[in-house]
Amino acid sequence: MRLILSCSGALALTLLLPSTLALKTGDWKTCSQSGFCRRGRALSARAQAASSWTSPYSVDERSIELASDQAGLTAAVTSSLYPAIKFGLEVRVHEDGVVRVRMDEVDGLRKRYDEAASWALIAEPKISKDIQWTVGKKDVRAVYGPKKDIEVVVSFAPLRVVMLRGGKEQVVLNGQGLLHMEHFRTKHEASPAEEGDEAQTVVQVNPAAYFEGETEDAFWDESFGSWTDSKPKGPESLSVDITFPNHGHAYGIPQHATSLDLPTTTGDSPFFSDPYRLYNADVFEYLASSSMSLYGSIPLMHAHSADSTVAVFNAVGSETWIDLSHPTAKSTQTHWISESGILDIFILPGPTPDAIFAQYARLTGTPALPAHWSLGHHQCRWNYVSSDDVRTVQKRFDEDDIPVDVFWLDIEYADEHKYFMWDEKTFPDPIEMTNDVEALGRKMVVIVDPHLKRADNYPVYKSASELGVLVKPKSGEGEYEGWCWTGSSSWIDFFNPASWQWWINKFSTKAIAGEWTWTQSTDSIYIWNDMNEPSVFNGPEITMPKDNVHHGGWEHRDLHNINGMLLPNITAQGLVARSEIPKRPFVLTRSFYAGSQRFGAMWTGDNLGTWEHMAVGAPMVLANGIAGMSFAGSDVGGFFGNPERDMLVRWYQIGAFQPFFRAHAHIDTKRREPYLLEEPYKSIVRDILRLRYAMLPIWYTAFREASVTGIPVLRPHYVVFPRDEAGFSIDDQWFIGGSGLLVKPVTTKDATEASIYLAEDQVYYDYFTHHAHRGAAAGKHVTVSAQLHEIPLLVRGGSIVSTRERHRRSSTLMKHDPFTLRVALSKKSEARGELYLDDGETFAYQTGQIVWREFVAEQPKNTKGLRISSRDLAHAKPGEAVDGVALTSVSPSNPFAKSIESVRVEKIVVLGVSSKPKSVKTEGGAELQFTYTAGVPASGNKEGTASVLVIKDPGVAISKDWAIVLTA
Ligand code: NBV
Repeated sequence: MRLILSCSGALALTLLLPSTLALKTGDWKTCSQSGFCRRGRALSARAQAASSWTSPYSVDERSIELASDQAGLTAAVTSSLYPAIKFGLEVRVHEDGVVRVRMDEVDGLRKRYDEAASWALIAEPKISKDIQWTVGKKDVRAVYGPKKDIEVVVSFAPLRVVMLRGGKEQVVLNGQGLLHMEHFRTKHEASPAEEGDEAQTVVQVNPAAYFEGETEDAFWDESFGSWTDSKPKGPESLSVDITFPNHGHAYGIPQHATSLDLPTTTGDSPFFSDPYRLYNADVFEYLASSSMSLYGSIPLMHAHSADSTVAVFNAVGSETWIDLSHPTAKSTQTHWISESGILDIFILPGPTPDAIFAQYARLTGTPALPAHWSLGHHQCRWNYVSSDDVRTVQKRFDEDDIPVDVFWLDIEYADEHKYFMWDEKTFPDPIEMTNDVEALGRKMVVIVDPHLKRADNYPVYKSASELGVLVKPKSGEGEYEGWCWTGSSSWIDFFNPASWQWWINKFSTKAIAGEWTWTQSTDSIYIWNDMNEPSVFNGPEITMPKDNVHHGGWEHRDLHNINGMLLPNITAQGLVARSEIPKRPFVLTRSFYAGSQRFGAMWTGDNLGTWEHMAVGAPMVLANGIAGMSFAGSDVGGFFGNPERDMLVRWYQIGAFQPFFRAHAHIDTKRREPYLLEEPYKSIVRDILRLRYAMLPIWYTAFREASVTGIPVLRPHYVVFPRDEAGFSIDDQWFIGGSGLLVKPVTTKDATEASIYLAEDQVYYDYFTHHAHRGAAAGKHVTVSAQLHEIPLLVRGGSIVSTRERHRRSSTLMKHDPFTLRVALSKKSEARGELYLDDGETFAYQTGQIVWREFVAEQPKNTKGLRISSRDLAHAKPGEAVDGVALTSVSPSNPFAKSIESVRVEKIVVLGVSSKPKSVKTEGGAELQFTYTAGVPASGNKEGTASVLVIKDPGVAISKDWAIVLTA
């Protein structure tokens, strides 16, 4: 990677690729190469080696103050290591039971960075009014919760914070005594050995050595490779242990290429020798199994057992390492080591995964409801090289009847990589090109990276420079200069509010006096933000030096992990602002932080075209989902390399079952658009894409729910069956929203069958063959056929799924297409499902322009028949609306609902009806035509092809109330 320093273009990189294409782990630090991580781990090693170990931090009980409404408490904390240093503790309980624990240095030499939460949180959380703290001799405690079963205890000496439920410890802070906030000090004070000969002989050892170690390891500067971090503030790291004494599984802290159930990292862990690292990084050709950093960081961890789920959100923006171990099979210990910042930890009490999602969503927001088209199939490549190339690609898709919604342009569209500026030789007519794509209801996505070419003929750079909104070098003066695609570059400092409106205006398609705006674009061009870790080719660890300076004087070190989230945030605002009738933005980001779900989608970066990378993409996407980022996916086909045809087919299959579905490829790879495949591969891929399009209503409905509740779109087993231990480590099969669809994509070569785990005593139908599989209360694996053209996909008994099965070239063209309802009866011959629709593009849904239906199948009392009905949920549940914006009423005129009034249900398929009905009628209406193929009923325990009842053209509208009655 470093070889490209001398080159400014992709072409030059291309020439170098063969020799440089191998992960150079040496470009990124291990814990032992990072001073503060070394110190943190050494602290933990000393604690373990000591026969007795006590945290030096304690609460001064005389200092405890309870807020007048008892909402929170504050107290002074001291450390026996440094009695003169003051720390302040604050503990607050939120209305929903979340406990926030903050600790900061008081009157220190400097101020610690305390703004991470303000970027992650949507609002200041509401504080509970029902808390009664009881101050005792040894601790202060409060009991709360609807069942009064949650207890928070703050122990004084040593300082510990414990959350209990039903008397059982759930989360313990500082239970291992590893809490340590390195206070600000002067170099002199901290280096007694330098004071003179006498001092050198007498004070070799730091009086706090038992705790801090004997040396000032990397306190004042630190080198890595050819870089030196000047560390002007000295040591300020923060260590804290968090124990889950009753939870044996931990999930989250994306992004790492590893399993969902996080492997251990300590002692002689057979998995990883380094802690999980959170330090947003552009890791070239990353490993398919590693605790190394990747592009984004969400410091949220779930801890899970069959009894309960709890979580911690550590609002820290600096580099953080997390060690994880299981002292017993039923407990988890973690050690969080951060380079700077205050302690600001949120303890989420759960007790279920769904409750955790709600608690985390109340803090950091829900995923934005995406534009409907963005759930379609995206075709990307580095690069489509000209506007004619784009037109030809579109034509080839259409000739082969392969659905696609979006064409993407990578960095080569831009003249010398000056983003926004079309290369006029190759893209002479960007507006016409976009209009041609739009003519078939499609969109374009164009890349805009955060590095600006330092060139006088680049108006975006020039104006940023004039406005003074570029990141500064360590001197705090001038503009930081580094190397990226554009050659000599500078980076916008989005922490500076002066950059916001300026950046928003860049996306205006209209002229704004005195400003450069993107008049050479249209409302159908959306944005891809890459390289926003930020990636800096000649920087330490391919990113920005930590001593660079941001707005407010903060060092880059303090906010590195937050930095990447700001670009998509302001970009999304620019996309909303540019249209008279605001449209939902679409922004894809590579880097992200807690709360990024509010701004758009992410992808897992530069994966390799290998089976291992295909497989690990799944747990990576699941981990992002449980940490809020539901709109996630991996490059289909693998970014690097030329996948063989069977691998490409399997990759489309897995991609079709991930929320963000984009094929992408490196500039050096052969073209691999699906129309280039020979038969039968081409037809197989076409069918996969058609299946994705048929299922768009399912995806969209799942996104509505995620955007209201925070419950992820992809649901791993522990989320759906939180009590089923056998499912806690399963991360290669998942449910799509609440639809009941369970998929297990194949990620190995030459597979012909797959084994799917069923967690319950329920019938699961093969989506394609209607074979009824039987689960068991104790859990059971069933085998399904998985030839290359087959996707292991089951429908859980008890579900009703809605699809649209007309073949179209893009999703926009499906707006008036009829629906098919698949009623998969449960063992009790019941089923339910939901369907959510709106205009898919604007914010009209926020004023109640929606169609939200519930379908129910049940046996009418005392009969053996079946009643299938549709009812309105928008009126029934007016408080539960999208984006957390509660609708007080559904729009009375509801022009959207009117616009689809004529959209009908064209087919209802009922699986598992026990016998051929005597008649099928709409309630109070006409007799309906149906076919019935005898087969296995839903009830009972028989395996085999289920009975299938098909009601063709039942004459009912999708947005209206109706009922259909089957008489036995
Ligand atoms: O912009 C070029 C690529 C892009 O295609 C890819 O998706 C990003 O993850 N980008 C990285 C920069 C260079 C990659 C070697």
